[in-house]
Amino acid sequence: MSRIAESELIINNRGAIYHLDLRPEELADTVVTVGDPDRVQEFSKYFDNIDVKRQHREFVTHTGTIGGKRLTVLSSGIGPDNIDIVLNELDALVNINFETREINPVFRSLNIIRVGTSGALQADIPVDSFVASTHGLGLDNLLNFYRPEETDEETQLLQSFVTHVQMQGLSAPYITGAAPSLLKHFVEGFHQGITVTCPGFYGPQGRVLRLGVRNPQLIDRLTDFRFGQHRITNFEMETSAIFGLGRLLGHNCLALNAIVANRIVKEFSKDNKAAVEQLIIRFLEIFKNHF
Ligand code: R1P
Ligand code: URA
Repeated sequence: MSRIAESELIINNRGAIYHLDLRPEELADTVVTVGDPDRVQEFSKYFDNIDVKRQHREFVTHTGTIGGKRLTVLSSGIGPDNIDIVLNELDALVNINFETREINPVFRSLNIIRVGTSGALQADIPVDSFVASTHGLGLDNLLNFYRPEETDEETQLLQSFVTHVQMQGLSAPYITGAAPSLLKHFVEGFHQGITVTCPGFYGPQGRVLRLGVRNPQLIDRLTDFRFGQHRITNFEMETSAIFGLGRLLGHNCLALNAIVANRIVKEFSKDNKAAVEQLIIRFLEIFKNHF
């Protein structure tokens, strides 16, 4: 097996991976990723104990146990570029030997679940409700740097999307489904649908402040899109990258979002922190009972 060079897999003096500053034993098999570093403690305050606390740049990690089960919560910061770092480093922690720098002979799979905030693209998905993503549809370009793998249904969905949306100047979109083994636990109390991931919050999500956008029809086209029973429910900035890279690497991925903005009825949550808190409580209940 070939040894991965120091420039490609960067391990610091603590024996920890470069950006996340984590050692292999500091990670649980289920990892929650959140955008906001302050959200990590909003999870870990419910842990029975916390055995690891690390922080490097925007990557804050707490690992502990809740209901006898080990869980890691890690902040990714905002955007798909950060997800490239987070997913590759999480995978390296479980599938590469940091001493020999070789890929482990036995593959280890993680559950990786994003718990975030998002904007709804349907009038019937109100602020403060929750969405579990059936698919992550990326307008962000990250997966185009890797060798793609799509199911036949995903390829057809994507072709139908490209024909319907016809947006100028965008890189090729990509799509990946959620892990069915995780998604099945998030039905009651959740809307389900396709989550579109954008490489920005303003223009890429059709928000106009002082600058005009190149595709003024973007939101309408996304809202109207249908493929069989599938529709686009929401917009945010990480899910497609987590689903795409996660599945290429062999991990089980899911995304849960609290809706803080509704772009159709043009409302913002009156208490977005409370909505996120409710989502955290709901996720932890399901984690304790079903993981
Ligand atoms: C934008 O405000 C940020 O909020 C959403 C978006 O995906 C983006 O990261 O998620 P988080 O609340 O998890 O950061
Ligand atoms: N996060 C986003 O990316 N967009 C929204 O509208 C709300 C939260």
